[in-house]
Amino acid sequence: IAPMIAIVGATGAVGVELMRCLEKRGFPVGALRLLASARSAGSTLPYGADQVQVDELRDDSFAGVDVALFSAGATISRRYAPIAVAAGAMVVDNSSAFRMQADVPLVVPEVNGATLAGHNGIVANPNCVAAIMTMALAPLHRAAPIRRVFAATYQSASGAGAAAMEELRQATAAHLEDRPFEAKVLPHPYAFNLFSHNADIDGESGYNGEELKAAAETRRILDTPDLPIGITCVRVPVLRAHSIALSVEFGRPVSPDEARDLLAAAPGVRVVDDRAANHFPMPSEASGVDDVLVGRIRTDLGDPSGHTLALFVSGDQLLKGAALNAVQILERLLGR
Ligand code: A2P
Ligand code: 11C
Repeated sequence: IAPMIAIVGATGAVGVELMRCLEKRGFPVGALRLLASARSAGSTLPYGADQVQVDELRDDSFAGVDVALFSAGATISRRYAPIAVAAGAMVVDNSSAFRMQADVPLVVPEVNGATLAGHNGIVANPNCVAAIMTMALAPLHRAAPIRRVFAATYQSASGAGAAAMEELRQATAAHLEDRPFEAKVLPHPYAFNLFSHNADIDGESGYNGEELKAAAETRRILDTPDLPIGITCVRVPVLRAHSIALSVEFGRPVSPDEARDLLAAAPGVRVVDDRAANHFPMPSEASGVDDVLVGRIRTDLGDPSGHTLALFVSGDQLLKGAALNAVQILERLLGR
C-alpha cells in the first residue's frame, strides 16, 4: 500500500520541489502531510489536482506517517527527526544535522546506494555541492582512483532558500531601475555581483562552512576518507543551478576521451562538451533538469605529469542537489 508521506518545510524552495518530484515520478503517495512553521499554517499548496493544507510542525505531527522528508534546516531536523523515527517513520533528511553521523548513511544513489542498507531510521541527503560534485567524480574514480581535487563553485540563490531567490529577483529589478535596494537575506549586494559563500568562516582554516561540508561529505560519499580537497565556494547571481570548476588528479594518466566515455555511460550524468560550438555546461541548461551536466573535459595543463583533468559541471541545486536525490533515496528504500 502507498505510504503516508510528510514533508517538513513544505513551503520552502526544496519542499515545493519534493512535491513536484513525487508527482512527476509517479511515486505512490497514500496521503500527504505538509508541515511548516506557524506562519504558513492554514495555507494550501497544490498537489496534482488537489490543494493540500499546510499544518504547523508539532511533536504530534508524525502519527501514522510512514516516510518523513525533512527540509527545514538543521535545527528543525535535530529536534523533530528523532520524534518522527520514534513515531515509526523513515526519515530522509536534507539538512546537515546527521550527515557525518556514522550510523546515518549519506547517500547519492548512483554513487553509494548500497550504504542505504545500514540505516537506522534516518538517511541523510547530501549538501548540494557534494551531491553534484560526486556525480561527476564517482564514474571517473571507479576507473582511476582520484588522488586530489581542487574545486571552485558558482552557487545559485536557491541554496540559500526561497527568500534568497526572491531577493535576487528584487535586487536585479531594483538595479535595472536604478533604485536603491537593501539586502536582507544575503549579506552582500546580489545583483550583477558575486561574493564568497555566506556560510560562517572557520577561524582556524579560513574555509567557510559550505566548503568544509562539501569536502567532508564528498570524502564520505566516495569512501575516500583521506582524499585532499581544496575548494572555494562562491555565490553567483543564478537562480537555481550550481556550477563547479574541477581539477582532478588521478593515480594514473586519464585522457579526456576516456573520461568522456566514462561520464557518458554514467546514469544521471549528461556530457555537454562541444568544443566546436563552444557549448559546455551552463546553469540555464541545467535548471529544471534531472541530469548533472559535465563538460570542458581537458587535460589540466597545471599538472605537467598528465595525471590531472579539468572539468566543468552544472547541476540543478533543487533537483539532484536536493529534492530529486531525496526522492531517489526513497525509491531505493522502498524497493521501487
Ligand atoms: P515557512 O514557510 O512557514 O517559514 P527555505 O529553505 O526555502 O527558506 O524554506 C525553509 C522551510 O522551512 C520553509 O518551509 C519554512 O516554513 C520551514 N521552516 C522554517 N522554520 C520553521 C519552523 N520553526 N518550524 C517548521 N518549519 C519551519
Ligand atoms: C548553498 N549548499 O548553496 C548550500 C545550501 O549543506 O544543505 C545547503 C546547505 C546544506 O548555500
